[in-house]
Amino acid sequence: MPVDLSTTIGSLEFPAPVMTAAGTAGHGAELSAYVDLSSLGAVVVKSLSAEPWPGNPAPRVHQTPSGMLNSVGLQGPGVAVWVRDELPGLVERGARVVVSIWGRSVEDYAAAARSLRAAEDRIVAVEVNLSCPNLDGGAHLFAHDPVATTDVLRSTEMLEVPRWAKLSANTDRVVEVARAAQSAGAEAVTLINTLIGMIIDTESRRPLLGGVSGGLSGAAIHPVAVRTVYEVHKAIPDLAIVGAGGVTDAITAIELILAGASAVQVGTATFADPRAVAKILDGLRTWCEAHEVSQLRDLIGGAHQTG
Ligand code: RRO
Repeated sequence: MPVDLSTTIGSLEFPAPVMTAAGTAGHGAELSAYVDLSSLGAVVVKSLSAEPWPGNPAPRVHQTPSGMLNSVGLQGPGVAVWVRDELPGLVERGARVVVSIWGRSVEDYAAAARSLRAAEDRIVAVEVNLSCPNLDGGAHLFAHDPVATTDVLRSTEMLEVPRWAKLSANTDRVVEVARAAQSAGAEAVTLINTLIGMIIDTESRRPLLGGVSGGLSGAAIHPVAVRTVYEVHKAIPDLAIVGAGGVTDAITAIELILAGASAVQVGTATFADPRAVAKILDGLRTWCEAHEVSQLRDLIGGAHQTG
């Protein structure tokens, strides 16, 4: 019997539990040269705002021990141009498309959500990014506050597709914020975004990244992701979680699933190997076969079982 890798996230069924992470697979079908996009659970598109946005000054990325630091600063073409130029290529390749949206204000999120309504027949969900560390030095980290999280999610209520909330582990209030997101209509939370970090160029004696600080991702943050998913699942077991943070192989994916994630996203690993997301999906199948797991969903939250 083939392993059943399907999973459920809120009201949606996905044939596979592995997705791209927002910001790591571009805005369109770039990865299709390496990966059959229709085989993935979903392709999560880099965060879009209603209007085009140029992003932060260079340099924007830097490798760190076991990870990387980015200060991209939300560069994007805006929702309307994306719907016209990028969405068709994704749909053509059979991708289930999840769109990440961002804003500087509650009204900005509402504007992005309104613009997306024209594409709701071609997307499966919207990931509301409340946790970008790279905008005005982290001044718009809505996910550090349950009231701001509630206000942003309420402003996107006109969307008919399910909404997920992408949250931050840069706060000790993540459980409280996840509860607020759920009460404000999020069907799932994506845990975690990058951790705020910084690197100083010792020759120039100045911050290295154009945006000064940046978001740390990759293997270095995996234990933080596991801990955060575990804590939120323990406190709110009926809230679906999409796990992200240092997923580099089947084992790191299984860890997040055992902690309570119903699916995982692969991000930084894609920069090292554009086929990583497909390899991790294959690796999950092999792991389940080797461990006589016939349905991957039986593993979700397994680390919480006692006895
Ligand atoms: O674009 C970025 O700089 C960025 C975003 Br939107 C995000 O959510 N997380 C991140 O590390 N970088």
